[in-house]
Amino acid sequence: MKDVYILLGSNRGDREGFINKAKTLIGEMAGTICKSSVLYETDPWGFDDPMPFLNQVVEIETDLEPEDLLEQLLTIESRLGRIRPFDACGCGIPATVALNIGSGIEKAAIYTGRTIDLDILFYGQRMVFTDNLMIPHPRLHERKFTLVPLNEISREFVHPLLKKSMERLLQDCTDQCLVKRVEKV
Ligand code: PH2
Ligand code: MG
Ligand code: MG
Repeated sequence: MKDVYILLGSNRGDREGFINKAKTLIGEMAGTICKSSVLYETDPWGFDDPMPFLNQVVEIETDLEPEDLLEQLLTIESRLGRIRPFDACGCGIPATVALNIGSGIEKAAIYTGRTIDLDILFYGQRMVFTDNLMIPHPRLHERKFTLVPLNEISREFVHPLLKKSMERLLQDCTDQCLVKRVEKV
């Protein structure tokens, strides 16, 4: 499958080192990287944290089905020392809590700092909506830290559900968080 996009993010420790190691492991375990955006330094979105993120988007070609791709990415995250809040304290507070709001149960994400986060943004035009995997990523169109690198490498790619190009989604996005291109010296 072509046109598979992955967001890499890190805001703890050697952020660039984690992202580079993750890219090497993606190449070995998940597929061939065809395109890569530059690195962006970005404000934490959706939570307060003193440490800015580094984010990058890569486009890969892969033989893996979406669920198998997710499994490989989770393996890479744990090999690079990602600890989820739930694991950190055994029976502690999970990173996603079920909230009883109005008539139904909704899930609310509680974001925390992380050494490495690997998210599948798109799997071509395919859509997947299961308990543990949502493709396209449900919040990508609200986030400049995702849309800016996507625009750098695939401005014309069309969101399979919203039917808008990355260029259009970025124009329509009202996110005010800072996204700054990291210039190499
Ligand atoms: N990831 C999140 C929540 N907030 N903010 C930035 N800037 N970059 C991220 O990768 C990020 C975030 C959830 O995974
Ligand atoms: Mg994420
Ligand atoms: Mg993630």
